Amino acid sequence: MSARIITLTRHIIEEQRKHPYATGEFTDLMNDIAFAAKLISYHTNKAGLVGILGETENINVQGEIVKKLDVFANETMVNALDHGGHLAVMASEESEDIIPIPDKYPLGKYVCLFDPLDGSSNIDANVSVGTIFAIYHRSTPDGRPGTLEDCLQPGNNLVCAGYVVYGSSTMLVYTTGNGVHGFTLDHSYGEFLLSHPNITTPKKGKIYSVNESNFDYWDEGMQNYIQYVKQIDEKSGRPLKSRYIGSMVSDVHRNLLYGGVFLYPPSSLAPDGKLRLTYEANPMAFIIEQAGGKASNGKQRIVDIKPENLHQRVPLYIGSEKDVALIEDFLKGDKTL
Ligand code: AHM
Ligand code: MG
Repeated sequence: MSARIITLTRHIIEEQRKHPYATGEFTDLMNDIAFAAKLISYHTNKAGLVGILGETENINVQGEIVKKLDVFANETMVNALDHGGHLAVMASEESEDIIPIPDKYPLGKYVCLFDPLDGSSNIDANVSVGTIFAIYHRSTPDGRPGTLEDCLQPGNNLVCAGYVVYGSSTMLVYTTGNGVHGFTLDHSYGEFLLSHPNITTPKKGKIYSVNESNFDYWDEGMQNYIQYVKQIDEKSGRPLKSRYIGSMVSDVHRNLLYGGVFLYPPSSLAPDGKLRLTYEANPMAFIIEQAGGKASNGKQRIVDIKPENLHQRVPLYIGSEKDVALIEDFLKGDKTL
């Protein structure tokens, strides 16, 4: 094998060797997640063939593909993670309550929270979607089934966070608090190969990503910021470019690489915004901070917030450090037009 090829598994093993007490459990858990990602990637890519192929063994037609893929992705994650003996409990954006580990399987010391298919309303239009995952140590004592308490930890406690973006290629990006690393799925080898080691994001970006149709529902600080980024001012690099896919994983991934900011502010319609603290904001915040960026709810770091319930929503401003800091200033009223 070429010395330059580093698989995801090899990368994780080498990272884990740096921890004197690592048992290999985490490596196994990540392998389970990577396997689920390969299955979801395969089926997501097939979604466009539904109209041509009609009903097949794996795909049901009649326009239910979006819902089906949501459900499929959720089941795939649960089935990949429930039996390995690495988890005490799981939680998914698709499930109301925590997902216990079945009695017939051993319990482990980790907790995994995930959004199995973020941005799934984009699937019919062949636009990128993603899976987001967050791994914690359980906070309750070993030996008993994990509880809701294990799932309601602040992002500061994250052991690992990652996402998979199913785009023009499938990429898995993860951090264990030691840099952010990206792997591209090579279909011929069936392996994620290291393609983006040590990703860092520019301190200041050229892109803003927001659903601007909500403008009239935002408060004044937010409106002022958006008007500000559209003004012409060569010196400060304005106007910024507007890019909004409507698939948070893809929007944040692009901004991570190019520099920029993604926003989902509160509005009079949705006072806490739309995105979920546990499944979406926390893991993406941990990744962006590890890449040198910033993630805030407008007042404090996302990862400092202690979740009170599983599906809690949170305003989210995430991306290049200086851009997020500037948004905070606008929201506080320290800066105006
Ligand atoms: P989902 O988890 O139901 O797919 O919802 C989350 C998605 C994000 O990926 C995206 O950024 C946002 O919803 C888009 O919302 P809107 O259509 O309000 O702009
Ligand atoms: Mg989502």
